[in-house]
Amino acid sequence: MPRLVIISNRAPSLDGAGDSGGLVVALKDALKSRGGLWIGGAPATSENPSPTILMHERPDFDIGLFELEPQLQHDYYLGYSNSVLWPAFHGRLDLIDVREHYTSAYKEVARRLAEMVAKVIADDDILWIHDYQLIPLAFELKKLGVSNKMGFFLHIPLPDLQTFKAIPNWMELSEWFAAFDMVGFQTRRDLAHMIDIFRQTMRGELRFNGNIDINGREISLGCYPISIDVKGFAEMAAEKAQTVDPARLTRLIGVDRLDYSKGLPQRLAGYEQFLADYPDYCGKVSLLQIAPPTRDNVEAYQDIREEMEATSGRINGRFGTIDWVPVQYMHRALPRDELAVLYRYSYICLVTPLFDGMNLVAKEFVAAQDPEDPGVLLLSQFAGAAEEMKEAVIINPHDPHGLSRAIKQALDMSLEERKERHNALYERLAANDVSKWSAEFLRRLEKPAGIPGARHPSLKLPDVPFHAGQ
Ligand code: ADQ
Repeated sequence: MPRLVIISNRAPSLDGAGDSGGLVVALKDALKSRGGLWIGGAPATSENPSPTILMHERPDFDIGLFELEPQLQHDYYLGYSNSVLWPAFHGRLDLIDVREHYTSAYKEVARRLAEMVAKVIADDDILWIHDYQLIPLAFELKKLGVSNKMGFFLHIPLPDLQTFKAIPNWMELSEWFAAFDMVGFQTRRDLAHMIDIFRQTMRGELRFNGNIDINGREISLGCYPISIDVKGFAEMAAEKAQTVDPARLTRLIGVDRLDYSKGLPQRLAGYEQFLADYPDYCGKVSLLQIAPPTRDNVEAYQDIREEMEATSGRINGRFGTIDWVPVQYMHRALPRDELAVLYRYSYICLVTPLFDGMNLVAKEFVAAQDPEDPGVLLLSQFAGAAEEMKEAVIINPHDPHGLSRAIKQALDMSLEERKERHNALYERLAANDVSKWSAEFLRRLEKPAGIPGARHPSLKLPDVPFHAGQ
């Protein structure tokens, strides 16, 4: 079996600390079972970065770190990746900050990384590249003559063609995507957008096997909804719950990185509307919002932080009493077992993004529940997770009145209905956990055939005119 090489913006920690969440868990099994290397950015920048990948051999899988100088790291990561691609891919064109040196830095990092990667891989290694920070990597590797099989997974949404074309170098972006052998998405929505983009910008032709043909080269596309270690998370929540006094207020919980895509002001607006609509609940419910900071140096993130502090203060001023605080707001990260038990002891989880690739918080909340007395998930129709988690109470985050009614509906929900919804959600999650996600992606990468999740009607697009260059 060929070796697996994962490449992402950040590598896991060398000592394994903090590896309990997200991608590391997802990919550890795959890396261990076939022998693997994970290449990612070093935790710190360096004024004199090493020209080669710094290799660290470890018992489970090896880690290779690449270094960048601070200015380049800033322009590539906070600049093009998080001030152009992140807002544009989340439909926030009002927040994009286009600067030519950001674009050059993004390309320079891909070019340099390609040179370093080419030196450490073997001919038959399979490369799995992750996320929007590294879209040009296959293109750059191919320029160097590297012919290994290369797959890409986009963790965030891919916007529709019109939004995509607002990014000044959209044609280059299309070409970069097209350099992979396989591209995977979270949802059928994103997959349909990719097909439309390839058809309209590169004359892509959809094949019967679901692959897309661009200039005689077939690229396989698929939909692979990411998940969590469902059983592990459920066990952790149940175990930790033994040691904690629930102190049971009728609690609502929100857990998100502090990001404008997560619909946090909309969530507070819906909760405020609920307190105004149903004053009997004042003093009986409270919202615990946990939102650790990220990308603090980007202006849009400073703005959202100020807005959240001001809005939660206003709600507390308007409704709070001497012995009741309506919104508890924590601006920091928590250990995963503490998070798990907070989910378990909450009656409602509010997941309200305006646009989200998947949203793992929704899955963690379901996994953490006590099946005999489960809480209710309120889930935005715009989260990728809403494609599979139909038994959640699906909400529109832009509608505070609808959100207020949904909170009331969840608080009034009978135990029987809560159990029914939870059971259906849990069973589906348990059957599609994160190991299955990585196994299916890799199976397809090694043997492209068919198109998972391709029942979406937008795949049957009519012929479209060629718009490249317009
Ligand atoms: P994120 O935008 O980071 O991920 P999400 O999928 O919700 O969003 O994952 C957040 C993770 O951070 C969860 O595991 C959550 O538990 C953790 N977290 C959040 N707040 C925390 C806190 N205060 N303390 C500790 N942990 C906290 C991107 C995409 C998503 C996609 C994922 C995975 O934006 O759409 O689901 O990648 O592909």
